[in-house]
Amino acid sequence: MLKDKKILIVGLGRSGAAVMEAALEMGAEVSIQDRKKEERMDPQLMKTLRKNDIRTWFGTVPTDMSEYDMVVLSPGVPTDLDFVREAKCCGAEIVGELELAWQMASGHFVAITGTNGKTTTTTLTGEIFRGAGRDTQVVGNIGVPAVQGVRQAGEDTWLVTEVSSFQLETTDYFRPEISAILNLTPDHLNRHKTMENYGKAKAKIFMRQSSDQYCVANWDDKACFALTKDCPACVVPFSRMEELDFGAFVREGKIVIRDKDGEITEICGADELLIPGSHNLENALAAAAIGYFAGIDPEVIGETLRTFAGVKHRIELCGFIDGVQFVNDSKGTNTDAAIKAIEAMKENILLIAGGYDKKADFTEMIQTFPGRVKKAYLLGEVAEQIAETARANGFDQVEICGDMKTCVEHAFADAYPGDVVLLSPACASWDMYDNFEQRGDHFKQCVKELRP
Ligand code: UMA
Repeated sequence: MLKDKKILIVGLGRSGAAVMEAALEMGAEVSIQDRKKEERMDPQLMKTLRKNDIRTWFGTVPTDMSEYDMVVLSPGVPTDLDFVREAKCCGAEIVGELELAWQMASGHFVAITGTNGKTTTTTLTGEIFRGAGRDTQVVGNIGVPAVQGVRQAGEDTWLVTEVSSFQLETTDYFRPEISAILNLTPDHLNRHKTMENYGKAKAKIFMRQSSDQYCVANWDDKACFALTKDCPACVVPFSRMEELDFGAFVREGKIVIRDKDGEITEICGADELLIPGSHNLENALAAAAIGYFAGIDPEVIGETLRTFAGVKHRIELCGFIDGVQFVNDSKGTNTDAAIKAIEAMKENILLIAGGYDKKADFTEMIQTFPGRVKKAYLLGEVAEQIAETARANGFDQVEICGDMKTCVEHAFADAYPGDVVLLSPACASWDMYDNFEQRGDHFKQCVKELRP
């Protein structure tokens, strides 16, 4: 499908590199643009570029946009860049990496989005599919580009895909067999500008589905469920608060699913889940509904839910020192995720927060502090903003530490046995780290260095 096409890939990160490999394999003529200068690019990738004689624009933009048939945008690249607009005016097809993966794929897509819980729910869903013996690949925003996954997928492969609003924004025909929207709270507003645009991007997950396909959606999150008003697929609600006529919910302490005929199937006890917090119960309900409507044996779903221990960097328990527990929630990249992590802890919390400025408002997060957070240790671009918001809300136990090592050391020095030191930044990591994984690993390294 890409043979002999002239393609410009914008952004040479994980997605861009995967698209480049796929496009070269399919016989396309590939060019690359990245805002970074050449000296900041990965040397290994640079070797591939030279070997394949690829034209590059590093730290600059192409001079003539009329020569491209297709422009492939990496997820982190905004759609309103001048040279991308120009390519569109010249007739080039503008696609995102997820859309390209969909066009290349021969397997079945399950796609999971939402402001929070995507990674946990996608991982758990992947485990359910694997447990059922299905050929499964877990891909997407979780870290493995979807394009990379589809290249290894056959007709029977299930591509369980975490999808972000960035990835959905640049889709046109993407049509998963089962979609899921877990929740909707403000995030990425520096890119989408308004909640309406953000919701519209999320709703693209089901826009192309048909009535014999399923869209699993959170009944308890009204803004999220309202998105499915014009959903062409069969909407499967899930709720941790109400019993439903149809969908997944909790009844007498058990996760159950009620089908269209009103028949109830028990999956497992809500208290049997190993992953903590009410948000994780929601993630489990969504994964159970996805598995059930994909035709997976409820016993397999139940067994997976009972044994699933969670995901790295998402409320990851990192051990104890002198009775103080350390928890890495580096994937808590917005205020809603941080609130969920704070609410999931039973102990007194010494919170490490702050990072890249996404123009978020921290008021709601700070309002969860009384009775839970003893003190906040702040770092990154928004440290001062969080401190000011905290003081304005009557919480003055804040300290601007500047870097992770100081945050960890000061939090530990102030902690008593039985307390928890929680990294849940409420911000992306991009001001100080390449990604949240690197930030979480640094936190764990700083904790390790505390040990005598
Ligand atoms: N770049 C430009 N111009 C821009 C922006 C970026 O040239 O305007 C370049 C950067 O210099 C860099 C490259 O693009 O060289 C990075 O591309 P990218 O930001 O799209 O990142 P990738 O490495 O391709 O990773 C992407 C996702 N990143 C983002 O959406 C920001 C990863 O999600 C995903 O795991 C990966 O594809 C594989 O699918 C990460 C993420 O932070 C986890 N996602 C956001 C989130 O979860 O909140 C949405």
